[in-house]
Amino acid sequence: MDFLKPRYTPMNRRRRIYEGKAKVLYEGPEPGTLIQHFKDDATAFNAKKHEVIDGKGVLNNRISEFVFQNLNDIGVPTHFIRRLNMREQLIREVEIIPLEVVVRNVAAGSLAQKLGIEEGTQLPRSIIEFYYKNDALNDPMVSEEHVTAFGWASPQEIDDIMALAIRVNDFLSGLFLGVGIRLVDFKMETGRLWENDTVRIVVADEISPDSCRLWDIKSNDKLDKDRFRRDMGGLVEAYSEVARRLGILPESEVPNGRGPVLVTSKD
Ligand code: AIR
Ligand code: ASP
Repeated sequence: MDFLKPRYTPMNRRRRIYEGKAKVLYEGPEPGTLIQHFKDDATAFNAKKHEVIDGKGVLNNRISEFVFQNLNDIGVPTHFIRRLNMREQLIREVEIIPLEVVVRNVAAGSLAQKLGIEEGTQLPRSIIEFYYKNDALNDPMVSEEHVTAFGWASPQEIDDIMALAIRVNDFLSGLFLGVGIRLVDFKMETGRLWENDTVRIVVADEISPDSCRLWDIKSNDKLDKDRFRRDMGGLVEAYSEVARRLGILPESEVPNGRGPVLVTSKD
């Protein structure tokens, strides 16, 4: 009765490895792989604010796929292998370094607040910050001293992480500038990937409008999760706009887009 057996493991029987606020990780089809599933949940302020926003997971899966595939293509190592379906991607299993690496080009969010700098002020140069990934402690900002003293990463690994962060920032800034979007800041995560006897640091997690601040160059409209954090509404429309500009979503799929256009022959 082999023909009755499913050729894949149905989702409810796959082993769940980890559930986060916006994603779930399942065991992958081969050793060393995982499946990263994007949920529609949006949280902010350490999950004190929570909502389910239909369509967010699908958009983040596509946008993050696009970014990670491009990073792989230009030689920036990531955990990404390929997208599997609307909500899932196949990734390499890595040991996540418990740091949120934030790169800022323009003052906004917690930096603007903490240092009393007006949001939108161009920073003298890009700034990299580390936050210790720990919900119970509210992800406190930490220095390189803390990172090495507590053994979260070695000095060499910090150098590698900073080099990756700069390359990702350069790539993303250019990518978004090309479609009329200013990359204000973003958060990335990294992990250790073992290959035979060697270990290297790769970009992990996701890069999407959930983890970046993206402002329209002309209007300064926010096209990112601040729409949710600040109760502005229109989150799915904003993420769709990002996807459309990157060429991921065809024009016809844009909500509130133009109606059908009459095609007339030129000759
Ligand atoms: N970020 C930080 N923790 C979770 C996320 N998504 C991202 C924000 C913003 C950047 O890191 O989305 O793009 C800086 O956030 P903040 O709040 O420190 O200004
Ligand atoms: N997603 C995180 C939280 O739930 C942080 C954020 O993006 O604001 O707190």
